[in-house]
Amino acid sequence: MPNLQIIGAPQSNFVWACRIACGEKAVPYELVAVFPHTPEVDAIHPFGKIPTMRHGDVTLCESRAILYYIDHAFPGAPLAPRDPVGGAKVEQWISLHNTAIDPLLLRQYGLGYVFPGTPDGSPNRTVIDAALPKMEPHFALLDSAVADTGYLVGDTLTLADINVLPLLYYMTKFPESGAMLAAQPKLSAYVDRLLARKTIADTIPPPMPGR
Ligand SMILES: N[C@@H](CCC(=O)N[C@@H](CS)C(=O)NCC(=O)O)C(=O)O
Repeated sequence: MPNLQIIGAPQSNFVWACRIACGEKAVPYELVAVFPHTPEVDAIHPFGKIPTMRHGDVTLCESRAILYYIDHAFPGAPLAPRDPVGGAKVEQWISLHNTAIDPLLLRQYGLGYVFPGTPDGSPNRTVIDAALPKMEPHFALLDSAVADTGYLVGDTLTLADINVLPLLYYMTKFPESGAMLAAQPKLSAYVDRLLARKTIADTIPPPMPGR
């Protein structure tokens, strides 16, 4: 079968997670670095979001589905436990991240800096300040989750960690989230340790064009 394509800009946290999963499974892939709502993406994702994936006749959208495919279609150590409880715990963290943590910390707060939509391009304080009072519990939750083993599920890297690490990397880049993260010692150590892992260090995204 031809090489797998991960389609989407490398700055996307969801694209990055798929690339880390490929690295962990030693799956060769081609990164097709395109933005959302471009023809390559619209051909696969009904709402034009990245990442999408192409592997021969197989096309997929939604990072969660792509992560599942990468983990199950290729040999190598599993990236999620295959027992029902362990597998469900990984799913639980992916869902918490995708439905609650990412919408607040990245879609609202982070994009208030990156895509502020203000006339002069300055940070959108209205959006950012509305997010701030709700953010600390998310960092505390993750800190306590990694406190015992240094991983979200079990004592090895899983898709739960792979899914959340890109977001946490971006949280180190903004002032208020950087301070909230630094105040959580277990979570800070977790982020530092994972960022040094080869599959992650090798795929740290470039800055957004023009920034
Ligand atoms: N649920 C999707 C979310 C993907 C997503 O929101 N991607 C962003 C880039 S990080 C995007 O395509 N944004 C454009 C848009 O929402 O129209 C997934 O997990 O793949």
